[in-house]
Amino acid sequence: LFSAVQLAPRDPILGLNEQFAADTHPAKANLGVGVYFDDSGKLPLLQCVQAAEQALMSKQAPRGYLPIDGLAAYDSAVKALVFGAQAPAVQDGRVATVQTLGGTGALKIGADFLRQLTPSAKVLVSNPSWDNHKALFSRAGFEVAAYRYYDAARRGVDFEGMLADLNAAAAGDIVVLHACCHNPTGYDLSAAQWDQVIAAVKAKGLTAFLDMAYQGFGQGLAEDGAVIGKFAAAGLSFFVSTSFSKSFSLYGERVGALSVVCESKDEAARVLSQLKLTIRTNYSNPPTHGAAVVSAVLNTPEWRALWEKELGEMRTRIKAMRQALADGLKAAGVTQDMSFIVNQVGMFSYSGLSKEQMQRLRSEFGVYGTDSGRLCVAALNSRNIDHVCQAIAAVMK
Ligand code: PLP
Ligand code: TYF
Repeated sequence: LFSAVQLAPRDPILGLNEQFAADTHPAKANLGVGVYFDDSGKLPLLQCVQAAEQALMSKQAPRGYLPIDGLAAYDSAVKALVFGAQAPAVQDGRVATVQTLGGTGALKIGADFLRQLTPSAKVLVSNPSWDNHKALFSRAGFEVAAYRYYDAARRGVDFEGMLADLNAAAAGDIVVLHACCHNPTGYDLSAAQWDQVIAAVKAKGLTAFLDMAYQGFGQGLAEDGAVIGKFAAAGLSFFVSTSFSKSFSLYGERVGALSVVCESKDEAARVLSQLKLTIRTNYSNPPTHGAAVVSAVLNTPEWRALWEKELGEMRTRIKAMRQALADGLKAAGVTQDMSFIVNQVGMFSYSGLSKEQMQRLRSEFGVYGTDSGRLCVAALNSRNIDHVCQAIAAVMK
């Protein structure tokens, strides 16, 4: 049966973790995978999460099945966070939201639903993008192509190219957009550029799928979420995937959500029924714990305030590490202008280093980033920053 089965390639990012674990370099630093570590190099367990978990434990809640679309209090809290509780689409009951297995689960449920709905549509992802975007939509049965995004020479977004590619797309094509903190480049669109993207999506009749995996890591919760409000205000029907993996440091609990903005309440009810069918035939219903924690935090003013404070601290620390990296590289003798590191947003920096330089960083210095030159600045800290700067300076000589 399995004699012809081929060995699938490793995930290029998660595969680095295994290599890092086996590395014996005394000053090794894992800047590969997109995970936030605190200044002591540890994965944080947020205080707001601890508070909610303690309260949940003291209640000793039984673990029945959740509804197929998840915890109702969670879904409504997600709607309020992503769109604003007072947003017309939410008030009118035009948003269908389901709890999913992380942001990846949201993308997959959305992809499976879209594949039933518009099987011949093409899916466009940014070049470059999170590798799983292409893989996931391909596995769902779609043809996946790219729209221009990163301009290496300009160290920024090739916006003219992006817009031209969107304008060349066919009606009904699906365009996957990073709502904020673009992975892997760290370059986001300006508000004015988003307006132009929205106009193109509208004029061409494209279906936007906004992937929001880092809300709160860019400029702030509301600031990062503003783009969603723009799409809603334009009167578009669109998809939003939400992940709380990073913003709650709950990676392994798999907490996410898919929201679909529809034209009417009746349409949203029908869409919701299809999302539930997709979920039912995949894993029946989602797990309880992570959503119970996130829902408790979002719905309890005291814990919500604590979360916003802790999220703000993560965001601020990442920004400080960007500055420390730019300054440290200069101090280590790098003469090229590295100020772009400070201007990028989110967890990542596209460093511009070549595959060969990234491989040298790994083999000679135990500093792990992806072959594409992406470094996770959220994994830098006051203890590893000097070694990382010395290492990068050495391979840049
Ligand atoms: N989308 C993007 C752009 C990501 O970087 C990630 C990272 O993990 C995800 C989605 C998936 O999120 P999750 O880990 O919640 O599945
Ligand atoms: O880009 C990253 O590093 C994160 C984590 O298959 C990740 O988004 C990486 C690869 C993957 C799943 C999550």
